[in-house]
Amino acid sequence: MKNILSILFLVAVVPLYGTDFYKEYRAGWLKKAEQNTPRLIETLKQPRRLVEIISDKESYQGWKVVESQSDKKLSEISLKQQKSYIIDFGEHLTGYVSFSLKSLDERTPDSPVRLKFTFGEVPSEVSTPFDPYTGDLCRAWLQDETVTVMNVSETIQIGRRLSFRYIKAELIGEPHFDFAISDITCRAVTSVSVVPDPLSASVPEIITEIDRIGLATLKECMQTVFEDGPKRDQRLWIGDLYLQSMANNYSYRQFDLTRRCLYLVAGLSDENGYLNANVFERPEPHAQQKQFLLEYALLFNATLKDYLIATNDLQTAYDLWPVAKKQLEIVRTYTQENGLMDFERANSEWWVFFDWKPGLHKEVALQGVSIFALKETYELARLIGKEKEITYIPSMVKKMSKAAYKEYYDKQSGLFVGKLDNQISYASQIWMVLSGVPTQKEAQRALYGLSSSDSAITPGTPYLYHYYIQAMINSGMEKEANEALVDYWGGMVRRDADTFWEAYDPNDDFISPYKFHPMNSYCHAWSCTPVYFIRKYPEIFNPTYALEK
Ligand code: RAM
Repeated sequence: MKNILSILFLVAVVPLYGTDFYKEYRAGWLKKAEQNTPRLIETLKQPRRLVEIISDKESYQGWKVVESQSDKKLSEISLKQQKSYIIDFGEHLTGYVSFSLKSLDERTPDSPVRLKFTFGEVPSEVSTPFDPYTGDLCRAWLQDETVTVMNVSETIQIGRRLSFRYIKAELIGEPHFDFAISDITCRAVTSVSVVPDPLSASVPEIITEIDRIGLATLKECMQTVFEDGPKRDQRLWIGDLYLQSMANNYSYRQFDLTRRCLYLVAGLSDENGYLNANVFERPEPHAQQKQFLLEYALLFNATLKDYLIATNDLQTAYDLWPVAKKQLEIVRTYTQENGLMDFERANSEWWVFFDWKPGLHKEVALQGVSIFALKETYELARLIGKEKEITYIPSMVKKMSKAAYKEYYDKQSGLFVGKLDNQISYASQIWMVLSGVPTQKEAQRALYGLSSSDSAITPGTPYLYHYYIQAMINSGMEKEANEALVDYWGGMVRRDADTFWEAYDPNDDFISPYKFHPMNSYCHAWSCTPVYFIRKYPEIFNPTYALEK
């Protein structure tokens, strides 16, 4: 009787609690994440100049920055006379802003002062009215702050960390006495503590410029995790981490940060063993619960593999191998008898992303990234002597590749198209090429085919564009890869980017995944990867590389 009761108890109670797939490891991983937290380096930055931002059709998003007419110093400008002005710090900064006020007349300050500050990474953010708000992400991300100063003499620090180049200051509660803003300062923060090697002087100017802006983008995103964007979302996303860690491997080489991020993501995975797509650090490290983004979970494995190759840190790879192995089950769960991923089922149970492009059909790309992840994980296993634990992979790769070729490749057009929708997209061709399904000749034909198709769905973000460049490089299209990089990221340079953006479409300056372009992040992790390409493939991006060798 006692036995029956205890069995009943187990059946009734245990499932309620569930089991944690990584129970014995989790605490240790989080501890290692904590031990690898980098120190933030602080630098005090002062404004460079006062500017005016004027409406101009030819400029990016319709706003042009011009030098202010006024030759006064900031601390001499009466806010009673000029109720609003724009300060330019001359570069993109991430940090904490403080300021003081200075009385400009004889009268004793006899009331508080109320000011509004608006911070912008790009000119449109300080020029476009935020309200009535039409975006679909929380309005509070937008960086406008109203500050009431009770005592004119005190130094005020704005509480939240900000990300900006421009600050618009406006007087909104007018006192009787006259005053000016003085000592506006930014305590800029980043965990980057080294300067990477300069590129050779023979590298074309535009490529050097793209590399410089890419490095600035990466530096600003390198805080105590690799953030996706220092303005928004200020957190660690696996897909962004993959690209940032690649760029870091070829530039700053600050591997403690990558190590921290890998352990953090692992330590904050779901109890079912799958990774959550993003994690927050504060107030305590925690994940965005049940945020399952399919290809990001798989890309963790590729990140770990690349990290191992860059560092030879076998310990981390051994520690986190159980996580990589577990993510493979995602692919196993959805692969059907015929070797194709069950797109509809996967898409209903996970967030399948690939790009912020409305209407993108993701069936083929899903097959591609799945094969890619199997291969990357097998390589990781080989490097740490664990391939015996996943002996099924090589035949699975073969079967899935064969199925993809048979079902998705249209020999007539030379393009890959889905079975559920015959849309032609960059995403489909890119991920098929990266998975190694087509031969090199077929890959080239598919990629060329894209540029000659009017209806192909183009990338909406540098995230997908990164994979486009990689696909061309893998297919031996070096010249085209160079041209595409210069064209796309050079397009942002021509539009005066200080750091590279979250969303960029050369044909649409107002593209926004959030229905409001000032909500976009204009210093975004996944946009920094020219640094990786330029530095990893000097033979492609430096025409005189062979001569210099
Ligand atoms: C955006 C984030 C991040 C990305 C996700 C999918 O909201 O900024 O960069 O990884 O989307």
